[in-house]
Amino acid sequence: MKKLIGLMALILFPFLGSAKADMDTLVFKVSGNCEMCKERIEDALDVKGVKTADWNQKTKMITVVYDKSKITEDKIHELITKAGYETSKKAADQDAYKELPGCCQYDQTQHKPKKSEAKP
Ligand SMILES: [Cu+2]
Repeated sequence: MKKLIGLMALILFPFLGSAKADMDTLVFKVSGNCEMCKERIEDALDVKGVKTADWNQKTKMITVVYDKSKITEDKIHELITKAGYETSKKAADQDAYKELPGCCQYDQTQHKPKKSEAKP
């Protein structure tokens, strides 16, 4: 019986130990203008699963180090767009964009703001 328990522990152990972090790095473009934008973009990613987020004002590129087992790439893009910023993948949330100070309302060049969907 002892042998059996030992064997079971051996089989189960890899699963118990699988809560390990699965780190990955993303680099993509986020539109923005200034230091305030940088703070807002990086603050938006101050969530569980994101280890570091660093946006470069000159190149407009963000480097995100995150744990794949805790947060998805899509969610990361979504968090940024909800703060009013567009990413290389996703258009900005227009309500959040309008809330930005005038000087921070960058040109939305990566995605054209959605036109009315009324006309088919
Ligand atoms: Cu700004």
